[in-house]
Amino acid sequence: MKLYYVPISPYAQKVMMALYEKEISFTPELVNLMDKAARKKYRELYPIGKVPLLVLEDDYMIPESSIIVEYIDQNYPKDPLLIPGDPQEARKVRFKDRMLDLYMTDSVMNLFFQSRKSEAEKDTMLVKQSQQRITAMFEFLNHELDDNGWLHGIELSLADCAAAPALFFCQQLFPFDNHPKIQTYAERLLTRPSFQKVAEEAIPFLSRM
Ligand SMILES: N[C@@H](CCC(=O)N[C@@H](CS)C(=O)NCC(=O)O)C(=O)O
Repeated sequence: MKLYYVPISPYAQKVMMALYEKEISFTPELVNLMDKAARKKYRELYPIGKVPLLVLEDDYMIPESSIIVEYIDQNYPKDPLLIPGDPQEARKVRFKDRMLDLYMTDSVMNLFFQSRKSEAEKDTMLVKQSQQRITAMFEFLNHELDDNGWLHGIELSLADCAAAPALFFCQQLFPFDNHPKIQTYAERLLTRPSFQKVAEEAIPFLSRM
């Protein structure tokens, strides 16, 4: 199967972390979203134009990072199980994944793109709203984390795969130095071999930007 991705996309990173955790092989298809012609070509395949996108051997397409992780979790039953079998627990993991994507990852990406603009071009309202949301998400994480486990209990889950890229970008753009619990968690999460592999691929792209 093919994964259409961009190494610096946090949503692609979430999926790649899950693939590496479960040791699933895939063909990486890098999409150059900075290039107009490449974007146009990619939209012919997937009109929404977002990465990541998983394309199976029979050309069946699975977009949306959380859905891709759910697909691989269901079809490659190798540990770790990223979405618990118990429906109530599964709902709680999906809830955390949604919170992270919608309020933390989206917000930190806003900060990322705004940081590349001149002062005059910056959308200060958007920056402020994004900072407020990330601050609220730090409170959420502080509340949800305990000292040892992952974001949902003792097993790594979809929620951790969503948290890793968000915290990776926050380190630079909106640090969590005043949150020791998040710091401890981020240290364990971001040094996990699966995420290290993701970061190794992203860092050269980020330094070029
Ligand atoms: N909800 C989507 C979000 C994916 C997303 O926003 N991808 C960005 C890169 S981080 C993208 O492809 N942007 C290109 C565009 O919007 O044209 C997911 O979870 O996969």
